[in-house]
Amino acid sequence: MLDYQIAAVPRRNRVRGLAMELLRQRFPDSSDPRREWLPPKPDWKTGLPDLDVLEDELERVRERRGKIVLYGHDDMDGITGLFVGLRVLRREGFHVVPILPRREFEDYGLLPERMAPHLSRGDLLLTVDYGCSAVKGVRWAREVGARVVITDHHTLNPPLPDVHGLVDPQVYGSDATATVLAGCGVLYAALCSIWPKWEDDDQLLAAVALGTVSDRVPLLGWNRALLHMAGQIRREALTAGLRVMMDAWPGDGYVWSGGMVRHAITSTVGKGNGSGIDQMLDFMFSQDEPSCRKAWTEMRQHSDQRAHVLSSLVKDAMKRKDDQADAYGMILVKMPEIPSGMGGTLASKLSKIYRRGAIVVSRREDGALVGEARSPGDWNMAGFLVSLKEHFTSAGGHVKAAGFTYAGTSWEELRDVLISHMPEYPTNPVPRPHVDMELASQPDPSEFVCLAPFGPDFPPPALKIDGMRYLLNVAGEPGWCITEDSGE
Ligand SMILES: [Mn+2]
Repeated sequence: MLDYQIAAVPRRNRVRGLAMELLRQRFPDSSDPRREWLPPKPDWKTGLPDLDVLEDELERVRERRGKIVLYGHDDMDGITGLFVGLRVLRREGFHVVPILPRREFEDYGLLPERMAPHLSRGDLLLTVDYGCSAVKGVRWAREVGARVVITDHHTLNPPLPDVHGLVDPQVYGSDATATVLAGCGVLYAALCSIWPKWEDDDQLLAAVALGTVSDRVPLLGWNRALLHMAGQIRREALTAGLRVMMDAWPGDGYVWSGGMVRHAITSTVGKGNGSGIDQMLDFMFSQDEPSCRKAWTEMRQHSDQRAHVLSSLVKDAMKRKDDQADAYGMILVKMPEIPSGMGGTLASKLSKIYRRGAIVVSRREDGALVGEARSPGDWNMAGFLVSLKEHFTSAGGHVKAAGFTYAGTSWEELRDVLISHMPEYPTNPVPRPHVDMELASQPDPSEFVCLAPFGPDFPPPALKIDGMRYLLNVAGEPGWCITEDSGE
């Protein structure tokens, strides 16, 4: 068993001097910035609504001898969430059938055609990282006679589906404590509230750490607590698949950044058709170490090829960006073809290069126009797309990452819809790269290393010295580099 409190205390006490000063700067309103930075072990049930409903529905589906149809999301967050759900619920004696959507040819949401072969009267439809806007899918499932509990962390955009339970921390408002959690973290927290013995499970913690860092959620609050717990897992207690991935986890102990982990693990797994995501669920449950190592090597080779494809896509996209959208402060690109799963990565690269919102549109195999949107925070991407939802068959996501499927077929019409609404939609100024403090000379970088890990909303320390901005780099030997990058 992990002893969170005992392990956390010495770590907190190592924070002093300039590192402590930095925490004071970043949490100016807190009487105890160290606690703000690394909170005590969360009381999961205080952050999530409808846990009593979930508990009750689980009890009732057991009594009815029905099954649980667990519907996920086909990214690392969704897959690790499926792993969490399958591991706990099967061990607790339930019959669980996972459904993994395929983004290369499917819309977002709960699709009747995917549920139909599995979902029957008396079953419980449970989701992870998914479903908070699936009005039609939920209506269909209820007509079948199933009970429905959604677990999700995405922003809620009414109309909400008519569910029995909605376990999404966003119900308590967008600033609520648990809204930092990724989808896998929400399901983990929900199931641990019901069965606290699962809280210290090494396999769950490894999976949740992978899903959380992959999903670029803030590395603050409850996520830091989770990552701290995951930092103490015993490798020998993991499945072979999880161990291969935890062995690939970069850095030393807690000294890593989200970008390093996504580079070493998330992008190795990849997204879309033919990527590692298709086999990830079996991989995470596998106890066959040699075959996992072999599969991992193949995923790595595959991801190297994808990186080459991506760099030529970026070059092409830079030439194709729409001038009119540009004038409104947004990057809009229509690409003739994008390999499956790469649209989001491309939008994210463009958003980084131009430091503004980017929407990448392409035609899916079935002819539908789909878009992926990323933003450094100046455009609320989910908000913008959802404000146009009458034009989409589906749209949703987060402020910084969202997506849609267009209801029509003409690119010219879609372009008109997007461009004509850009000038009316409120934008924030592009965030300036952060600076924590101004100093007269370079301090020893190791003074700040105790604050790692770094990632979204808790970027590496940045200092201004003689008018230059220095960012702490923890890849390899800690050092300072001159850059305008946020380091997130
Ligand atoms: Mn997610």
